[in-house]
Amino acid sequence: MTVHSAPRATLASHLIAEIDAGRIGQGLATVILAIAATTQRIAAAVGKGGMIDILGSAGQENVQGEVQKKLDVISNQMMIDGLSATGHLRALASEEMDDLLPLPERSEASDEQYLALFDPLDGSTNIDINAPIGTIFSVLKAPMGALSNASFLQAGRQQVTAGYALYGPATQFVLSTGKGVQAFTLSRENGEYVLTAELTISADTGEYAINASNQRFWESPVQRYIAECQAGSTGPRERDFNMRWTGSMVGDVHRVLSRGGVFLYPRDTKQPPKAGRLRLMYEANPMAMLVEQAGGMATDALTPLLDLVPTGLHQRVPVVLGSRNEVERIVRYHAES
Ligand code: P6P
Repeated sequence: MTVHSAPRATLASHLIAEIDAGRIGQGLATVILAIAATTQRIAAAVGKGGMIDILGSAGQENVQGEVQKKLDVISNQMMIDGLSATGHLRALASEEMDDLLPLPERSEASDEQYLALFDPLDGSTNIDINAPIGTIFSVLKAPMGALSNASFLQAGRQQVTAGYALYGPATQFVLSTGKGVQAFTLSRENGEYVLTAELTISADTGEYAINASNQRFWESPVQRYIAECQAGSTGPRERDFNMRWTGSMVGDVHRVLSRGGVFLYPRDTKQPPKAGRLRLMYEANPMAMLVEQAGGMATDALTPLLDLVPTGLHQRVPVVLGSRNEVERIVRYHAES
């Protein structure tokens, strides 16, 4: 007798179940599937590495003043191409574009109209060394009427979905539509994202992630927290800690979602006008939605990230996120100082 094990859920079947449960509409499902399909195309391009002329610098800077890699520019265009015809997106915003990109209005536009924001290739300094990189996305409801950059300046709690693709040993697509966090793994045989995990973050952890070369620029609460972690079992924490830093927020946050941990890119005095390095709208907010949905905590060390009222499309914020008990400790140290 042949026992047919139930077929594994896919991103498509998961979204159909979300529609049937009344948690999302067809329009949002269409947008998510378009994002997912585009990440598969980006994965294919990234996977070619140096075999085609897509590594190295594009010889231009983005609005952040950062030198763009060729793959930054290519993946940004792939996201634009992949998201322009869903019929449910009014405009796009990207780390790689100074301003919003309005999309052609459709006469029969449905009532489900959204705005999409993305960092098309996060961690792009990792491209040339074949280290983890990813695509981060966030979707907000689109207001009626004329659009401007200000239309995007909605608090993170307004996100209707958020997630990322991680281009690592496996290509993974991690998503939340407001009911937990689901992780899908790309089956290269049939080109489908297969549901492989529901991700939750343990409240405690023995692993932290921070760029330790910035130590002299940190504020005192972060100095204190990291020094205690480094003191390990001989210090006030009376336990040893491990440290990881991948140079890609997607890589570090995926590790935190997968096995717990705390990730910090804190405010520092390295480049004073900047409040931090990471961007609120298309890095911190989508990751904060995932982390909270997985039972963790995400703050700027004072306020939950999802409660911040944005002031600019490319504004930067300090980020402390991950295992709840560690983030609460860091917040407490800031309050005490
Ligand atoms: P540093 C990548 O450029 C990024 O925006 C995040 O993905 C990553 O966490 C951070 O910057 C790395 O910063 O200072 O270690 O290069």
